[in-house]
Amino acid sequence: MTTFSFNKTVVALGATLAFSASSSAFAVQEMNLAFTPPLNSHYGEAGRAFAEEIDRLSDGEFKINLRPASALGGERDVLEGLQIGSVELTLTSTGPIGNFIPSVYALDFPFLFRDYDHAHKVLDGEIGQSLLDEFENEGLIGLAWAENGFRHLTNSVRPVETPEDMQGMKIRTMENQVHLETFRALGAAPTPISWTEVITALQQGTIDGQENPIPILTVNNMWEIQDYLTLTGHVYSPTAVVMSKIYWDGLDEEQQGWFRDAAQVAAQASRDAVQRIESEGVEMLRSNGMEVVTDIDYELFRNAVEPAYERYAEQYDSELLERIRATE
Ligand code: EAX
Repeated sequence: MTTFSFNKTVVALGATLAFSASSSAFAVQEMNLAFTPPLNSHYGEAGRAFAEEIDRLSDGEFKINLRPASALGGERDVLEGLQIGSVELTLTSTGPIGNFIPSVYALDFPFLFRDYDHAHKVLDGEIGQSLLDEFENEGLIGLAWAENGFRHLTNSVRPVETPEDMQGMKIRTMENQVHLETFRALGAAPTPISWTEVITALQQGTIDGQENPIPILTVNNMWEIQDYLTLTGHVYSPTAVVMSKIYWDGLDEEQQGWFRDAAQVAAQASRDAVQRIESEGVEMLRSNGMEVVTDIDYELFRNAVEPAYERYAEQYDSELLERIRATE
């Protein structure tokens, strides 16, 4: 073989190898993961953990683009986006989920969860999984239960020490009828609006207060627009890691396993973040000027919210509520 023909053969071989390598090299599939809090929040930490784990497990075949700060809309809008395939993934509180999957309202009852350990045992056990399994009927895939945290009340009218102090107070709630009924029972005037409208509504005074976990209060500098914080811990707020069924069905079994595993990593990252942020969050809110009410007669609040159970417990599976309460 002459040198020329040898070189030509080598070039042809190299080109063949290069083509086969490039043709076997997958086209990176990009997906959006939407959430309402900003990137520097417990949701952002969960989103980053998810994206990194998917990149690791898929060896770069999938790229998750985080869409924080309501970039793709409020939680309810985004869930509707997952159903029609305009959005691939989301981290969402259960606020609006009951409108799609009524069984999930069982998680939203006031003073139902004793503490974080109780909530994790319920969500990581058969009850949590059976609720996630129901998502598929609505074009959604419930991948895991991450965490928003125990919700507390803020307002700018007066320190709230008892339900009596809340009479007539215009409190924003999520678009969740159990939460609405809870704040009606407390004597407030609840206003269900998307998180995307809350900060402006507080600034304009169209609402007096809102309720959210400590990590949401700190990341939104809530001290700038609210004077009082009452550590009611009235509701435990889970965060669901949800995928559009349209995209899920396009994955093979191995790839679906990657998304389930990454969702578990994200869930743990959110729980770790909530514990870390809460350990200093109340002091941050106090040192930035909020008056923090900690001397609370919880029995008064528990008794006051009974009407929410009377109205909805039967409708939303009182047997399930009992199983949740009985979980040790
Ligand atoms: O999911 O709407 C709310 O109050 C939620 O807690 C917030 O968007 C984080």
